[in-house]
Amino acid sequence: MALLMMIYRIIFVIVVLIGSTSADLSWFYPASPLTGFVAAPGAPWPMPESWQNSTSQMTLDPLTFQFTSDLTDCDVIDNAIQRYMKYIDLDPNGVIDPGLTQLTGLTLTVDDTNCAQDYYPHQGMDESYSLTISGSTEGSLSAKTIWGALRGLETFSQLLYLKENKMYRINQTTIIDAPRFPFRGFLIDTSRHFVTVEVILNILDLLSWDKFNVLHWHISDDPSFPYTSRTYPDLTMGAYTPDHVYSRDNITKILYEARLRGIRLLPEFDTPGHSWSWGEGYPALLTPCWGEGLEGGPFKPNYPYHGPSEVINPMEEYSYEFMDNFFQEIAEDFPDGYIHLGLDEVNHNCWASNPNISSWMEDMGFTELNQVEQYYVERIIEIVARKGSYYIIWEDPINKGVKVNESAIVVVWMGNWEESMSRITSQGHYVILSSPWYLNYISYGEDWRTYYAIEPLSFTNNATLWKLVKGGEACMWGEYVDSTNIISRTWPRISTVGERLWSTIDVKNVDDAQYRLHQHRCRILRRGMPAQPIMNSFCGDYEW
Ligand code: CP6
Repeated sequence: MALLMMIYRIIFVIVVLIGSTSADLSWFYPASPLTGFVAAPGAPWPMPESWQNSTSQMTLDPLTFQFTSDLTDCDVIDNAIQRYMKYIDLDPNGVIDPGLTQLTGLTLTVDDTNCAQDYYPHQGMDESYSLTISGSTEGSLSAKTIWGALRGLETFSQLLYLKENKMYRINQTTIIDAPRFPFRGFLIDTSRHFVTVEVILNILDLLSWDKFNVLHWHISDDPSFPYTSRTYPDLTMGAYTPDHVYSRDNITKILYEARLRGIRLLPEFDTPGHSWSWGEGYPALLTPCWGEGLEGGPFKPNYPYHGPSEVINPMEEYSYEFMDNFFQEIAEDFPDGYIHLGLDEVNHNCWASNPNISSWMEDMGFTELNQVEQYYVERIIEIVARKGSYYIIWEDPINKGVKVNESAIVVVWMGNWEESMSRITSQGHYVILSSPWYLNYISYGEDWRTYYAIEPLSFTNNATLWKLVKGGEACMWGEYVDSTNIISRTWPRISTVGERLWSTIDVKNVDDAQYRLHQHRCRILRRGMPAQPIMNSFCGDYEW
């Protein structure tokens, strides 16, 4: 009997071994919830709105393959074609499969033929596209705008894979796709640590691979002010050193490269709190703190790197003139149309400690510090709105009962996010969800599953409130990250947020996601970026 069992086992092992070296590894892959087909190699991330896959395969030669576009003189498309020519070259030793029809090119058709008209990516841009690999030698990609064409090119590049002997394959496919949410962002914090321009440019590439469309640049905060202003050049005195600064050329370059990838650059200059570093060059901006006013008698900084004066002085006209000039420059230099004004975590202690603020409050008829905050918020919003800019803010003022215009977009970042989303949308405000996607929190294990499981609309059943949800953003606050680790700490954990914000609500099968996310992570490695693994695994020469 034991001998018989042994023989069965040996036969079983042989069968499995033969199976694993033969062409079809599909027994290994979990079924896709969408199509009934297995999530085979060449499955995209994030999942498209509709993906008609087929087991009919074609092959491709990356060296002779051609992207053709009906747009001439369009730098966004020309540059994208160059990037995607590189990405489809999966392996220097890749070869065509002689037994299959060769896909020789992809034709791009863009409805908005005037590329310069839609010059910068913007809120509400159309990112839809459709992609057909029908079995004929030419595939087709069509989109209303160049931004949709970019998303389609990314999807196309993900459909390619290598089979054994490094033979190129692409399955016949029809994809019709559009994002679920218009705002899909990522926050970087270059105040706690400087992040090099090179790494920021790499981050733009990585974001485009996940179809993110906003880089929320939290440029300044208490610890350092790395931004070079035209109007107030001494602000860089708040930089860690003169080398830890973004020059004017750096900023132009980052804007340009973001635009080429259909990524909006949303600058945040956080006031009136988190503004210690502004005071290095312009000390008159900050409210002097009276030592004894703070808890525990003599002045004690609240955090190790905070100076004594961390809040903009609300009672001096100088502060508002400064902000007027400063945000004039920002509105001119950042073409997005939206500016993030911060307005979070205003520390009232300093205002409370200062007798000049107290007597000013009396003059103004204010009895509470929230009224001081309300006053500052109203003035800063008025300044920015007068320039025709729209603004995005953290949720803090709303939570304190401070009123802002209805057009404000409010970013929810506090722990009880469902309560915040519900309350803030009930007040008629647009919202962006960030708190469940604070990637700066790290822990042992597969935390990507938690991020993936978040459903931004779960806070209500009221479809009117759903319409106010513009999207979400993942945040990588900078206290413990700099250029050395920001990419591997962020990717591929952030990709789960990318799929949640792009794909339809029913894309939530975690087994399917695990398979595709592993593949996606390997694709990121192949494209040269250090994304961390999601589980015990390897990235092979083929079957990524
Ligand atoms: N800096 C600023 C921060 C944070 C916020 N604003 C923050 C708060 C809590 C966590 C992470 C970051 N570091 N300016 C809140 C929006 Cl967990």
